[in-house]
Amino acid sequence: MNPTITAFEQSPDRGRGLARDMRVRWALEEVGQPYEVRLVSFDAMKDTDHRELHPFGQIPTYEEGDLALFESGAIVFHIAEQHIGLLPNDAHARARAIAWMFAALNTVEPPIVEFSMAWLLEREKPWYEARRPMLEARVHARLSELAERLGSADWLDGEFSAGDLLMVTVLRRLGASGLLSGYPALGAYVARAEARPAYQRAFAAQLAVFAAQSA
Ligand code: GTB
Repeated sequence: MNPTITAFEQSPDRGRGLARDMRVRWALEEVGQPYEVRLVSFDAMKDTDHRELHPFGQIPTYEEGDLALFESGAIVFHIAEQHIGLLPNDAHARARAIAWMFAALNTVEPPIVEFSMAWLLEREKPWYEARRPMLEARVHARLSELAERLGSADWLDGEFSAGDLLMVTVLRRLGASGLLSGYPALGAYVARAEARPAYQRAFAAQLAVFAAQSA
């Protein structure tokens, strides 16, 4: 039986693939695992039934037989462990790819989320302009360090891995901010990932949901 994931019934990203179901869809596409999607409204996310799956009342979730998972990183890790293609076989290379998964979610994503949430929720507030340089500086620090490490390589550590998949979904959140534009190597890295057929299929699938809901 195919796994079932949850996604926004009406994503606030308007089909830009920025919600966290995108990384799960992409991982499933990379390994060739077909999947079902259950769309949930903001209200339904807070229902007891959904909270059985996700204690924080969010998407994405993942159900496969009697396994239910939440947290996009844990879901991508599970998919990567169950299939060939997202984690190297060599034990050390595999451990390093997992380190990049954690780095994406624990080190790079937090300042990016803080920056984008401030723009989303506080940009009309009197303190926003004073706070913005500090938020931007924290993002720039991570971007320059990441660009330095990536250098001229295609991927963070050898072959494309779940570490790259998560890192790219994190960097994509900067989209309209222009903050990535000072880092051509990171821009090219994101574009390289977005050109992958599995990414394209995942993106098209989530966009189709948005298009159908807005029709
Ligand atoms: N740490 C969890 C994970 O990685 O799975 C975080 C899950 C999470 O934040 N889920 C969000 C959610 O369900 C959707 S992805 N929010 C509803 C709620 O909390 O009530 C976050 C997101 C939302 C919108 C955009 N956007 O519009 O661009 C981008 C990302």
